[in-house]
Amino acid sequence: PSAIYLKDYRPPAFLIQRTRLAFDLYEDHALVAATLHIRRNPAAEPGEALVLHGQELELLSIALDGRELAGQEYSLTDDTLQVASVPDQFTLTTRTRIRPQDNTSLEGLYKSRTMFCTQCEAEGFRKITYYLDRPDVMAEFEVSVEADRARYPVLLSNGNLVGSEVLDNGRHRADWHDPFPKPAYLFALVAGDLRSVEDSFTTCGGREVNLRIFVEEKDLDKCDHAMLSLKKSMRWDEEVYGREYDLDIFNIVAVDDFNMGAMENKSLNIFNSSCVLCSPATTTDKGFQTVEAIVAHEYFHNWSGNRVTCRDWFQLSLKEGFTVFRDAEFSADMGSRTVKRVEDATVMRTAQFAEDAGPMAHPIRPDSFIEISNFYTLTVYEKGAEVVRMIHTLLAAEAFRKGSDLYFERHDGQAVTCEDFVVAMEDASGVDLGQFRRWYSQAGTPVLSVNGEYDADAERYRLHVRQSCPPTPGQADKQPLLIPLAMGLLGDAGNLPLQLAGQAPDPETGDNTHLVLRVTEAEQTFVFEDVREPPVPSLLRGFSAPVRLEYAYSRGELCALMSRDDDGFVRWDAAQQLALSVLEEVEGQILGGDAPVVDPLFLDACTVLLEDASLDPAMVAEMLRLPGEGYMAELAARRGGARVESIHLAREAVLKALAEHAENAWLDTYRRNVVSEPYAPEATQVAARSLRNLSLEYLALARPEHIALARAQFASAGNMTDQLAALRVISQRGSDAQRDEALDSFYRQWQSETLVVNQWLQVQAAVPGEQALARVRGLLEHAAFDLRNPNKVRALVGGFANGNPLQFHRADGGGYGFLGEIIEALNIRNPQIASRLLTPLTRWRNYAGEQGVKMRAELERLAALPDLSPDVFEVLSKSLE
Ligand code: B3K
Ligand code: ZN
Repeated sequence: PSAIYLKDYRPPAFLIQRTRLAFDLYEDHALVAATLHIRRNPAAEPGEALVLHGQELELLSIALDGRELAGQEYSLTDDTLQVASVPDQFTLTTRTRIRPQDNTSLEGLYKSRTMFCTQCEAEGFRKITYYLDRPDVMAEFEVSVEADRARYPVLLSNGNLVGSEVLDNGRHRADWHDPFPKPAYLFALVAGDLRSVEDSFTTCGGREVNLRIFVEEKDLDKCDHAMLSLKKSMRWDEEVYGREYDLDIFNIVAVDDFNMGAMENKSLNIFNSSCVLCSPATTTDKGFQTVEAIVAHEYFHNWSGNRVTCRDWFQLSLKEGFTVFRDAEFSADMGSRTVKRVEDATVMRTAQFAEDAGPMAHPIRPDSFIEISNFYTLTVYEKGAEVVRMIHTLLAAEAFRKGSDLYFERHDGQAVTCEDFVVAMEDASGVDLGQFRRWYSQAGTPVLSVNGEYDADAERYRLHVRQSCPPTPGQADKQPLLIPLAMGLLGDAGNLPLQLAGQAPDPETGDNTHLVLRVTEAEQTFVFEDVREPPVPSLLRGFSAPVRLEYAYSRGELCALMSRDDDGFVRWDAAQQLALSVLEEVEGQILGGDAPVVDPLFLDACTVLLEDASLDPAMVAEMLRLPGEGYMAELAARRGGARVESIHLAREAVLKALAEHAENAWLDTYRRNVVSEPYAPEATQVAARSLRNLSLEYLALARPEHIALARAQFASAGNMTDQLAALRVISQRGSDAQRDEALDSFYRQWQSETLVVNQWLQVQAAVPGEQALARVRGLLEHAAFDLRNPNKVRALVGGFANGNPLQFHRADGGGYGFLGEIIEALNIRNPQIASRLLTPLTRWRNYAGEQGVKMRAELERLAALPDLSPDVFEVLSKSLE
């Protein structure tokens, strides 16, 4: 496999105006008849041959303007169909045979349990028929689907239903027409025995939209939350972005076998059932929030992705970064803005920064790739969203909205680039984003090293800011970026007024204690006048840029920020920094052979938080949740190499110290935060459950007797949030007998609920102790596991590799070998999932000593296998470079 480059982009030689597809679905194959109305692209170089994409297709016939082509008039390779001589405008008709039943890659047309469904993004359509499978080729689609009427009563595709017919051989047909020209990646088809929940939405322009969620009959009771989320999203997009829905139908279908979360196919969104089905009994609060966010995300794509799409896959962040930013703002508006920001910052710092520091690092607009499926990454999505957020910060809300209006108006119906987005933002606002563009082309996480200098006599405070960015593969030298640094200065009695030398206070905010500094140079000093006392700088408020902040705060300063700053994010971050500094200190003690001593300053500060009933319980929970072992390992790697064992021991020691120190406060918090109203996934209840269940975790550590609380909660819980939290505590902290009993009873209770059983698999994957690997291997044989189902693989195998660090990194290398075996088994069967599973091993350079060596050895073993899929090949070769 070889790389393709953004710099090699050429407009398509041909365009397709109309695409007519006729599907005939059978039990062991499907027939696809395609009629394509093609013309030469006037914008391309003349005289090129017609080369269509196609993979794993059996070509039955091909005709040009009605004339059957002879064998020598076209040629086939594994990935293409070439017709040498074609006129400037013509109709191409092909008939192909495909085998959806044997399609285990879950890309193209495949079967999930009893239904047919599709996943075409990015390049799956070429497994359905010969086509110009690239996003800058947009056509109007007419689709007819024919299948057995008893097995597949529901036949769906994009757009409007324009006809249907019952045929006399037990079969039936439905005809669909999508009036909006679209790239092939947005095509969808579903055929199955499905039931639906129905509702309607009236748009701001008075259009009555029929909304339907299609599921298997057993899941009909789990659609309400997704439907409500859909209607909220439709309203929000009208109110916040002025975007109205554009068809009379919007359908969602839930499928069990799906490689990612969901797909925004025009008017026919297809969802992983785990991202759409919800009920209080089977779904956690987190699950409810995920469903709301993903329903919104896919809906928002109707404008940011479908009406305006990407020119090529290097521009993926154009639609994904923008849409993630949109869904994050939606979630912030629906729930707690600060908690949402903290959650997103956590994902960035724990997982995206790791990606940016690893062998697969790439800019949000990559300039090359081997397999595009490998670039649906945290960098393209989450960092991409942070880049859009920075534009929002730099322009402020009103100008940003003008920019987005201009972008949609100017490019409606087009396939465009990230550059087009930035230009629209500049044109609408007058803000120069010249230097800012480097965020699109430069990979790696910038570091801001800040220090402050107070001159009491002059009442002046200087903030020295240095920015740098470590080299990433293929990018040795980095240029300075434009970084919005939101900040304030904390004094003894609260935030101080800010007077930047030579500048008026920020008129935008009407608040003189908050500023967004524009950092543009490698080194820069900001001078504040009239500062009456030595301040503690409050930096990177709201996580205003996706950077690592370095400032040598004392623990006392962190306590001050944590308890008194105006900004919720900074308060949380100060708590994290304080915890990290304590964790590192304790790890040092452990490595030095000393008994761990946890700084009482930290323990007291945490106890004060816990005892302050005026605070938002959700924030208290976030602040008292210690940084994870994975994040600690990433940070340790930057200081020379992570030691999994001492990290684990240090974290356990600090958790235990905090549990014991504040035992009464934890108990009190546990008792105080009972929710007595009927379950609802709304902010107040979610916050109470979150802090209460965190208390349960600490209590179980403080004293083994408190496991009784978890067992009582497990037995009496009326919702999955509380039941699963209790199960986790018992399985992590209880005795072997207590754990086995709870796990068995949970399985008996929920064995008919696939999504709950997946949670059960994941809980077991994280059970500590020597037996973990054997337990996980045993579960591979359990009736509840199926290697063909990505959700189950993620729960059990991903759950082990990412959720059980001590056992995954076992000294004998057994954890790596296990993961390698699964990757090997999936390499050809489902390359996308196989490639994703590699991620933990790609971090081998982070681990000191034998562990790193053994991780690398497993990668080398895999790299030597014959027949690597391009997906797996790309990650392996980049990781071993
Ligand atoms: N656009 C899809 C992702 C497709 C992934 C293809 N490998 C879901 C989303 O981001 O909304
Ligand atoms: Zn998306």
